[in-house]
Amino acid sequence: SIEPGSFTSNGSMIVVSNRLPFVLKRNEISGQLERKASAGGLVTAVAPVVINGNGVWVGWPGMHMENPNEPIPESDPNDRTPTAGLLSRKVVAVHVDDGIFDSYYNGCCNGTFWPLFHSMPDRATFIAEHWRAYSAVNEQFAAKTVGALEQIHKEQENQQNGTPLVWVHDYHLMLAANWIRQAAEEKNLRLKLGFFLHIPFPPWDIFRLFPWADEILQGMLGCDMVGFHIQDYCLNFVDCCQRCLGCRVDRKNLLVEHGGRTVRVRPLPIGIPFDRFVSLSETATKVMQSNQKIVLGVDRLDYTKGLVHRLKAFEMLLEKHPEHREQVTMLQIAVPSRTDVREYQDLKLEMDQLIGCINGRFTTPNWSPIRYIYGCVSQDELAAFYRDAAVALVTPLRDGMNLVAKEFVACQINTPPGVLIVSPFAGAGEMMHEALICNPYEIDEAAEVIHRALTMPEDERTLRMNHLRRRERIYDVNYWMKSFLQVMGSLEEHDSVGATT
Ligand code: GDG
Repeated sequence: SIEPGSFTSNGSMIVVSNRLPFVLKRNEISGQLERKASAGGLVTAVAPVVINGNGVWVGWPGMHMENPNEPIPESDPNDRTPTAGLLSRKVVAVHVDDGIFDSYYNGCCNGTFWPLFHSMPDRATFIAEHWRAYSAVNEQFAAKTVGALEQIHKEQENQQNGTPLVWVHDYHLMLAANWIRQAAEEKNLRLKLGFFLHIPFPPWDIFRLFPWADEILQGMLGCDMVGFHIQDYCLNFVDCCQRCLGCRVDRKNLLVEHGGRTVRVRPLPIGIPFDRFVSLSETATKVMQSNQKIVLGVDRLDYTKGLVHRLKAFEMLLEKHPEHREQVTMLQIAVPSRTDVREYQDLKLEMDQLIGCINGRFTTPNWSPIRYIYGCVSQDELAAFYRDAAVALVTPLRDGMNLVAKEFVACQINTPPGVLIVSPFAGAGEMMHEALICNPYEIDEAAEVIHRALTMPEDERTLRMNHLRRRERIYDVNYWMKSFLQVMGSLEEHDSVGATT
C-alpha cells in the first residue's frame, strides 16, 4: 500500500467540500469554539496533501455562527488526527445564511439530487426555491474559493511553484466549478480544476427529469477533469453532455468538448484506509458474546441502502431454511441520518415495525433473529463486528461505491474468513468479483444467497476473501488520492523508503 506522506501535489491544493474536515462545536462551559475531528478515510488521505502542499480547505463548519468573523480555533495540542496540522488560516469557513440553508441542504441536495442521482425520481422533489438556494450557496462557495486562490497566488508570487489545484467535491457543489473558472480567468489566476462525485451519475433518461439539468452539466464542465467512481457513471455523464447540451463527445476516450475546451472524464474508484482497518481489527476486543453466526449490516439509515428488502430476505431465509433458526442472528447497525427529511423519518418507522414483526414471529426463549442498533458505534467496535461476522450483507438498491464492503474485507483477519454479499447496484459490486452477488430486489433469491454464504465450504471462503483483500490493499484511499493528482498532472512523488510496498 501507499504511504500518505510519499507524495504531494506540485502546486498547492484547495479542497472544496460541503463540510470542512472537522466540525466546529461551542464548548458549553468556556463558550469557546472547538474543532471536532472527522474520522473518515477520505480526510486521512486528502488532509496530508493539503497540509504538505500549503493548501487550503473550503467548507461549511457544521454549525451556524452568529458572528461569521469569529476566528476558527487552531487544533488542540493533543490532537493526533490528520487535520491537526491544518492551520486556521488554511481553513476557509463558508457561512451559509440560516434562511437558505434548509432549502439548499435538506431541500435541493438531499430532497432532489440524492434520490434523483440514485435513480429514484419518485422520491425527488423539484422546487424552484430550493434550486435558487442551491445556486446561491454554490456561488458563495465559489467566491470563497477564488479568494483562497488569490491568496495562494499572492503568497507564491516570486516562487517557482506548480499551478494551484482546486478540487471540488460531490453533489452539493455541482455549480461551483464554472464560477470559479470564470472568476479566475477574469483575475488572471492560473489554476487546474477537478471535480469528484461520490454518488452515482444517473442515465440521461433520469437526469433530464431535473428542470435545470443543463445548468448542472455546464457547472461541472467548468472543470478540466470530472471524476466518478466507475466507468458506467462516466458514460452516463458523457451521454448527458451530448444529449442535453449537444456537446461533441468521445465515448471511447471519455472526452467532452465544451466552451472551446476539452474536459476529461475519468473513473477514479475510491478505496479505504486498508491498513488502518487491519490494525483496528487486530486490537479490537470481542464485543459479541454469541454462539450464533452473525449476519452483519452496517449502513446510514437511508432508503438507497436496501434495508427493508434485506430484512425481508432474512425473514425468507428463516422461513425457507428453518435449520438456521437459533443458529444465525442478523445484526443491523443503522446510523441516524438526515432526520429532518420526511422520507427518512418514514423509513425509520417502517424499519421499527418490520423488525418488530420478524422478531415477534421467530423469537424463542433463547434467541431473537434480529439485533438492531439505531445509532453510531465506535470504530473499534465496528472493526470487531466486521471481524467476527460470518456474513456481511451489503445490498443497496443503488450506491455510488459503498465503503462498508471494503472495510469488512479489510477486517476479515480470522481464519477461516467470512463471506461478503454485495449488490450489483453498488459501485463496489463492479470490482469485487469474488463476493457473492445478490440482486436485492429479488427477495427469494437473496434468501438463497444468504443460505449459500452460511453454508459455503471453508476453502472457498478463504480463496474468495484472499482475492478481495489483495485488491483492496492495493487500491486503498491513498491510491485514490494519488491517482487524482496523477490525472490532474499535479503528482510529485518522493523517494521515501517504503513508499510503495
Ligand atoms: C457516500 C456514497 C460512497 C457506518 N456506520 C458507522 C460508521 N460508518 C461508516 C462506515 C463507512 C461510512 O460510514 C459509510 O460509507 P458508505 O460508502 O457505505 O456510504 P455513504 O455514507 O452513503 O457515502 C457512497 C462514499 O460516499 C465515498 O465516496 O462509497 O456510495 O453514498 O466508512 O465505516 N462508522 C462508525 N460507526 C458506525 O456506526 N464509526
